[in-house]
Amino acid sequence: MPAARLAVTLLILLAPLAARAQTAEVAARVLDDLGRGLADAVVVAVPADGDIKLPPRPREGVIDQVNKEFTPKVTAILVGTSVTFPNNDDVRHQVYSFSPAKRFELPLYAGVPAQPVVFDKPGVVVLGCNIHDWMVGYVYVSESPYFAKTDADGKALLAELPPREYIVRVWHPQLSGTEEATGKRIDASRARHVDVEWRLALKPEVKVRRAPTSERGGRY
Ligand SMILES: [Cu+2]
Repeated sequence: MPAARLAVTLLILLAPLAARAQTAEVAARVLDDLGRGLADAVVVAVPADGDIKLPPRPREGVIDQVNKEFTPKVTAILVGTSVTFPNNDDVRHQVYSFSPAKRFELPLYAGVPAQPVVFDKPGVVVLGCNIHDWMVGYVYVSESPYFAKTDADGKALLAELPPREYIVRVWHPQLSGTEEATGKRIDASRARHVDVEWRLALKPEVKVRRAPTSERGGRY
């Protein structure tokens, strides 16, 4: 094989390795104040220099309504994502939010509303339903494309981060204190794998009791 061709072949073979070497991953673990893994926390890595490159195409999300609950209860999306709110119940829902990051109200509906909701500002959007007071959901609208939600063990993996410095923070519906206060500076410019852990002080969960009729199906 001529040297030039060999060099090209090697380049083609090694290119994916080189590309992979250029990215890093942050393995996050989020614990509650008793040291137990905390599910439904959103971990976000924001480039420390503030230079955020958003993917060109907006994404789509889905928040279901099943058994008169928002499913999932916590949804993390990138800013600009349009979300549909299909109703899988045999009753009608009226989904709304008064949160500054997105105020909206879907008319009372069954099935899938015609228009998705575009979440165009970063922040936390609290969802409610005008018919069922206990229905509460959260949309975490991230300004950065690097985010993940913790699983039942409190683990979340942020993969394929470009090698640079990040401020990594965490949010949870019961977080006591500000999300900003959880920020940790992580240098992912050389290390390919970084572990990071939080132990969060939590507020008690506020729960609205389900109406007695709801358990039997009710008239709504
Ligand atoms: Cu409802």
